[in-house]
Amino acid sequence: MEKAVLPKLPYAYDALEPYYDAQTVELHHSKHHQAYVDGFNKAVSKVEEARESGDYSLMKHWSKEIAFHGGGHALHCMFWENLRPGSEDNAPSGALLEKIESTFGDFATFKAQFSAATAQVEGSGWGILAADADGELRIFTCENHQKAIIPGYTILLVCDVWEHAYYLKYQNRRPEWLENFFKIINWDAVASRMG
Ligand code: MN3
Repeated sequence: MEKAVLPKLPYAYDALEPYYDAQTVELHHSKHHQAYVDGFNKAVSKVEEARESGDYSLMKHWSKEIAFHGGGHALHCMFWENLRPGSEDNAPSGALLEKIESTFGDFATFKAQFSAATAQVEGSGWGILAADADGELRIFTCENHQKAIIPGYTILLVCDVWEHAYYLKYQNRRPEWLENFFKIINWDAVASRMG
């Protein structure tokens, strides 16, 4: 079975400064994301062992581990793709901007709702912008990496609000992390997921 691997970042660890500091990006990618890759591969191999031995007594545990670490790996892959070197006036354009405006009224209202939803995630989780099967945009949140995900939605944009994602630079100031997250969103990557 092919193992999951940690993707290389499409930019240097310090490329997102000053909005996202190099130390956090390096730890987040090389330690935290790596741990989800390792956890997923371990769970997959444990399930393979169970199939071979016929001992399924720990299947509940390893199935949950696959969802947690597999979700963590997938969300972090999207998160890194969602980012680029920042600018103060960073914003979407073209068809994506028109879709945001037709759904939320204007970009500022979208940003306010996305930021509020994500700031209010209890404990560890993610803010998510997604499109349903008809292409309608929805903002929702995910607890940990796998709870409250909506089946059938195409995820366009994710924001990590686990403390490991921002605590070194922003401590308990999650809204400040969100404010600066908006300056480093790669809107071209978001638009390309819209299809
Ligand atoms: Mn993370």
